[in-house]
Amino acid sequence: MTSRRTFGWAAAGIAAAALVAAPLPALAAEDDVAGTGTLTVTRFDDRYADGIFDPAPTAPNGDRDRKNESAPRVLGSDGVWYHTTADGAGDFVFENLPVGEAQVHFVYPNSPGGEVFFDATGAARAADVDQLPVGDFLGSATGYATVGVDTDGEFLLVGMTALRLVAEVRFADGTPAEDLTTVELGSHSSWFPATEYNFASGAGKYEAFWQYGYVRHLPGDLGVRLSPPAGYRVASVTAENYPSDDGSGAIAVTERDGAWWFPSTAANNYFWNPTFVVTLEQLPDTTRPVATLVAPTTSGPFQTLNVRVDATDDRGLRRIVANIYDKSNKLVRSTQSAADGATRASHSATVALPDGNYTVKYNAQDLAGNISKTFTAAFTIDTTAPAVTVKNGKAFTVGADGAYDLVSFKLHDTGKIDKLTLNGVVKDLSDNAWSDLNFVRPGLFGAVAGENSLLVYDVAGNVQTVTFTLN
Ligand SMILES: [Ca+2]
Ligand SMILES: [Ca+2]
Ligand SMILES: [Ca+2]
Ligand SMILES: [Ca+2]
Repeated sequence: MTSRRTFGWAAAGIAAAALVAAPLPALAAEDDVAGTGTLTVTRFDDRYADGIFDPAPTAPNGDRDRKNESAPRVLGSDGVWYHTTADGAGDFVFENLPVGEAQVHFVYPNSPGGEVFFDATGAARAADVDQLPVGDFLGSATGYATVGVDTDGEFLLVGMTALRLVAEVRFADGTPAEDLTTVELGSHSSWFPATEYNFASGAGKYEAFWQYGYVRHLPGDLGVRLSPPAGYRVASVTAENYPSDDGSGAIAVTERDGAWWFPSTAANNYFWNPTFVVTLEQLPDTTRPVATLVAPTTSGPFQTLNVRVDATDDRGLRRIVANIYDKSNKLVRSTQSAADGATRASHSATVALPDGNYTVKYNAQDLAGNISKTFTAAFTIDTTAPAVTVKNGKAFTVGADGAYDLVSFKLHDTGKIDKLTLNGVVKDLSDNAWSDLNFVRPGLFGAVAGENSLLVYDVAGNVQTVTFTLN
């Protein structure tokens, strides 16, 4: 016995190296009582969060996996609760359990929601573990594993983790993206819908909840995915253990299958709450503005051009342009107004031009450089007053040099005669280039004996004034 004990101490002396190579008991103990079996339970804190028990690797905060010596409780197939304490190796050996299905219960340190337990027996990687369902031991919440006990002996390895996961979603300008309903956090082949925190500084921060509080994620790849709001796309996804300016808290993220991932081993430790930072940006603006000519509404003629173009854009306008071309299509005047990103804007200009025929071409440009359809409208400028001449011939005119017994006038305007007034009495004329005012004598058309004032208007509003005397 002495030599065996010495050997045992020697083995303990190289325990660290031995545990790395073979952290699990090589064989489950066999029982010597007929009809019973031995169950060996190892439970561990998965501090290096990879789902398997291996005290060698170090988590970012320096933690390593370690066995947990809080005793599990076994509900035997005979309905009896069994209890034992950790042995020298930190394992729990339940001897003489009745053969049949047993439940092994692990009391939550902080009730369910604070941690999750998982069965890591035989697991080579995180994807192989299975979360334990929630049970009850004398009123305390537990995670429990079901084990078939037989005479050969059984081994159970159970890990504990408390990983949380948060997604912080923001727009490119840093403002939080609130009220999103499509954020999901993923772990262990499951997606959990995440909801926005409802406390003051929680805007744009999303986490998944289950009936016991925060979802605690099993180790393995941790993911985030979401459908960006209409008009937006994901610009970048990063992750961090904690915000830092020097990048010390940063976690590398990879994109795969429409989601973004990092391994749980990058979490600071197994009780940590790493954060995805999702930045959204607007989709490029590919929608052209729309420009509308508000004035002029006719082709004139006008004394001056009063042009007004209104425009709209889905995102924001840069400017509205109205350019004026002469009849040989030469640009004679360019007018425009800056819109400063407004989605609705108006451009107005008053343009003095020589008499003639013109076109105005107008459009609008948005901030992305998209240009609306360009439209063309023709118009005429007339700044010349009508020509008024006295008709000759006794039938029309008797008298001369501004003094008459009877007088008739020939009226002409290339921009068309509109109307006249004689001493303030209006006579509308059909709009033609040539017109007449015949047989004026006192008592007709407002004419009076003595001085008379005749005003002749063209359509553009130019006026010619003629003063004469009737005898
Ligand atoms: Ca581990
Ligand atoms: Ca646009
Ligand atoms: Ca005229
Ligand atoms: Ca008229």
